[in-house]
Order: sequence, then C-alpha cells, then structure tokens
Amino acid sequence: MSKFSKGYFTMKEADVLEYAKDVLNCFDFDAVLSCKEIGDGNLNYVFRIADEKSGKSIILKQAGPCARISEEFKVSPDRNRIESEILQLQYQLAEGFVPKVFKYDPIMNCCIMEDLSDHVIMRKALMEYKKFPLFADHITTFMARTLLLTSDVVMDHKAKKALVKNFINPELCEITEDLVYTEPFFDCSRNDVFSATREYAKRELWADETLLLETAKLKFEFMTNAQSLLHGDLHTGSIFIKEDSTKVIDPEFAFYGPAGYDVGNVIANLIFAYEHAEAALEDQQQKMDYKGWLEETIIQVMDLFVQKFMALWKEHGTERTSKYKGFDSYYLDNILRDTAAVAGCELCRRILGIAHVKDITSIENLEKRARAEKICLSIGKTFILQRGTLKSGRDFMDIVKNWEEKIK
Ligand code: SR1
Ligand code: MG
Repeated sequence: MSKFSKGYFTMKEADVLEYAKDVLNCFDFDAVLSCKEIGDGNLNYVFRIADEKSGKSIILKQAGPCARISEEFKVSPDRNRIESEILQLQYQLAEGFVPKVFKYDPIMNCCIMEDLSDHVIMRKALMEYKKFPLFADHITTFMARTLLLTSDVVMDHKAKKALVKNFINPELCEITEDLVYTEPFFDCSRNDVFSATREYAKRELWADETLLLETAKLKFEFMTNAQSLLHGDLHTGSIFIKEDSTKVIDPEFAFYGPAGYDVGNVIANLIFAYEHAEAALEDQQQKMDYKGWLEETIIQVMDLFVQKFMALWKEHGTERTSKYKGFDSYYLDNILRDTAAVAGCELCRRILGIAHVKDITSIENLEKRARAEKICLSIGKTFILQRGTLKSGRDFMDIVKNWEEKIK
C-alpha cells in the first residue's frame, strides 16, 4: 500500500516526485523527473513535474488545510474536488479556455492537469505592459458560455439544481462574503490599509451610510442569487495567457451565484492594470498607448459580453419564458448592474482588505500609490452607487477617466 493511499498529508517537492513515480502513469519508465513548487496564490500548492528527457511536464495542484496567505482561513481541502469538477465542466462548455484535467485524487486532495508553462500569468504580463489583442474576445466567449449555459435559461431546472447542490462551497463563499462584501467597508482589524489612504477610506467609504446600505444589499444578492455556476475568483491572477491563447485557472471559489460576479472581477482587475500604468509609467507616449489599449479592452469586454450573451440566449434558451419579449434584456440588465457593483466591491477590497493586488502594491512612488488607491476607491464607490446606470463599456470608462481627472 503506497503512502499516498493511507491518508491525506500536505506534500513537499520530494513527495510529489514519489507520487509521480508511484501513482501517476504519465511518464516513461526511464523518465528523469524534476519537481518544483511554483504556486504564488493565496491558497494552494502548485507543483510542476517535468521529465528532462522527453520534455513532458504536468502540474499537480494540492489544497492544504488552510490558506497560504494566513492560517486564520481554515478551508476544507474538498475545494480541490470542486476545482477539478468545474474545470472538467468548463472544458465541455468552453473548450480551449481552461486547462485539461487528467486526474483528481480525493485522498491527497490534489489534481493533475495540463502544464501551461508556455503561458504567463496575466497580471504579471499587464504589469510588464504586454498587449493581448484576442483577450476580450476569448474571455467574453468563456464568460458568456459558462454563465448562460449553466443557468435556468438553458438547463433543465432539476439538473441545474443538482449542480447547485454539487457546488455548494460554504467555506470559500464565506471568504468572499467577508473579504469582498464586509471587511473593506468598516475599520476591520483584518484589513491592511496603506497609511496614506486611511483617512480617505474613513471619510469616503466607512462613514457613508448610503454606501454601506448598498453593500449590505449586494452581500445578500451574492449569498442568495443562485443564477449561474461562477468561476468565483476571476481576477487577472487566475488567467494564464499568451498572444493566441487564454486559459482560465483556479476556479476553487466556484458556486452558483450572480453571473455579474465573474464579469465584474475581470473589469475591476483590468482597471487595476490601468491604474498601475497611470502611476508607474514615466514615458508619456507609452503610457497613453498602453492605457489606450486597456481602455479599448475594457470596453470590448463589456460590449462583446453583451452581444455574445444575447446571441447565445437566442440560440440556446430552452425555458419557455426566455422567449417572452423583453425578458432577455431585463435579465441582462440585472447582470450588468451586478457587474458594476461587483467591480466596485473588488476595487475597494483589493485596496483596503487583507488580499491586495501587485498592480497597486508594487507602485514604488508612495504619493502615486496613494493617488492610485484613492482613484480605485472612488471608482469602486461610484460603480456601486450608480450600478443601475452602467450599460456599456464606455459608461464604465467614463467613470474611470472622470476620477483620474478629479484626483490629482
Ligand atoms: C484567503 S484567500 C484571499 C483571496 O485570495 C483568493 O484568490 C480570493 O480572491 C480571496 O479573496
Ligand atoms: Mg486563486
């Protein structure tokens, strides 16, 4: 009996090598294997196993019993099952946009998947001012397909409810409920606030009762609206990219929630890249050019999502009421409203909460960082408060540009 079938333990590189030899049969018998832990996320351990002889490589991802970012977050390693299963489902719904899963091991709480080392993490690439002209097209196909095709508009309602049950994800949802919808909006001890931003947060967010009431509504919307099977954490660190390919990874926060959650995360994280470029680029021409590309991308993400969602609705809507005149626009309007609100919450929580984004924390000039943070907070607040009025990519960008003008 191998040590890997006796019970769960968190693996080190040497264990993973042994695991590859004893449990996996994907390498040649004379393979020369090496293994390196390459994870830099907040939660899991990611190992790359490579055969130096054949050049073949795979990824093993293991869920630990608590988050890497802080032991305070005890999260069941069962999240690895959720991740493996949703990746396989998304592979069917949006082939080409997620890595292929080869195996899930429920004892070691790990999964083996395609190595995407020829891609780069999108957040890092955006911070190096790289452009990806196909990104908006790719990500909107992924989102429109995974979000609409898992909803009651398309699925048999009992089959959809079975998926809701299978993807109940209480611990990871609790992290989002706390970190995205609650803690950034008061002076919570777990927050990590940059000192030059604190007064602004106090005045503009924490003391604004109108805003607090809206965040309460949004938190309950997140907890109760089982609309679509979400990725649940679709930021630019969850996207592997190269010029002609986009792969969405890390769907361990997946559950049935409001569809706008995924779209809003993509938009907010593109805005972080935009504010990074604004603060960090010295060359004005390069700044204008790169921000121009990001602006165009943000606009395309919103507008292509709308177009593709409507087209898929027409093609795949099976629910009788989906054919009623005007219901498609009503439904989409709600998603756009949620998109704006979620983008707003994400913009605030990555500035004030425990889990930051490098786009902002890497800004070396402290005055520029403070300005970028205030801009993000104000855009976030405006998105939340005006969420009913943002219908197009241009509407989103107008608010972004307006705050850049106002905050000097
Ligand atoms: C405790 S986990 C902190 C954050 O990292 C993940 O990627 C999610 O965004 C989560 O909110
Ligand atoms: Mg992640």
